[in-house]
Amino acid sequence: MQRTADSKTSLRIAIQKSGRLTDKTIDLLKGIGLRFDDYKRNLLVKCRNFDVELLLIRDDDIPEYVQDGVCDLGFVGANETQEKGADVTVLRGLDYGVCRLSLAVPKDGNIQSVEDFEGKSIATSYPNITQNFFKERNINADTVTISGAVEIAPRLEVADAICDLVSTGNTLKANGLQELKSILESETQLIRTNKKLSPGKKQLIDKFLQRMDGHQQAERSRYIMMNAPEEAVPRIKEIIPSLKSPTVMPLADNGMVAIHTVIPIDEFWIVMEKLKTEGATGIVILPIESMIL
Ligand code: PRT
Ligand code: ZN
Repeated sequence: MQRTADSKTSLRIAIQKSGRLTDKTIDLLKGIGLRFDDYKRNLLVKCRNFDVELLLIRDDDIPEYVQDGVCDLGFVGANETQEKGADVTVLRGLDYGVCRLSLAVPKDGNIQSVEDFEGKSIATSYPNITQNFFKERNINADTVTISGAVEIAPRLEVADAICDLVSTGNTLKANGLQELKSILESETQLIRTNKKLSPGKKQLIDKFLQRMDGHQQAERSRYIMMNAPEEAVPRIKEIIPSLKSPTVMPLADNGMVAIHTVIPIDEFWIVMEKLKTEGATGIVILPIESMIL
């Protein structure tokens, strides 16, 4: 086991204790090789093999904890950071917890456009973002702050409309509401405090980011191996959008070579079809653990 530094030099990272972001964030941290135990029962968990400790808290509290320097980094939805107006730096956008903050109205009601909100009331857990949206458009609309079950507010006549997070849209539908306008696109972000950090912590953040980027890049890539006629190599090189030039090795069969390279997962099927037309055979695709570019 590696020696860990004292808490003054450990990076403290805030993550959601229990909710939609928790499992994906924990998976990401494990994916970059961090090992820690019992994160479900403790609020502060020390990592066994990296100078990191995790603070497990409600997602609403993460932006301010990072802003105030209680934590150096945090994984949290852009919706929370914007609502709190937190003074932090966004280091990375991550492709989970993706949703939008949308204005929604009762179906067949009298609000059909943003302008129709004049003089109306909106139930929301995001009063700051909602108010700013209408202020910028010189529309007078009241917000009623509600912390949960916002979608029921129009039926209870607590408000005329709502502004809430939407992912599939099923909750809106189930409550007789229709989405009128998305006012914020959100995803999970890695945020960093703007408080002054020691050189040691800066180095740890760089190391952490390097691991994260390698992991993300690896998740988006696949290692590909195939056999192909040697004379097709120049054309295959053009088909494969590899990071660097592919490895080409001669095979015992005369005129045949083995080619190894990395391809972006998005281009996988297109590349595959083209390779087959060039005579590639025995194509093997493997997942990649991490990549350092
Ligand atoms: O206890 P704690 O305060 O930590 O958790 P929480 O209950 O406030 O948050 P949680 O775990 O529900 O969500 C955490 C984060 O996930 C949010 O801040 C967003 O960044 C992100 N996220 C992504 C979502 C959704 N998608 C989402 N669909 N958060 C909430 N919802 C809710 C929405 O409020 C509505 O009630 O899901 C419902 C709508 O979903 P659809 O699929 O029916 O449209
Ligand atoms: Zn919350």
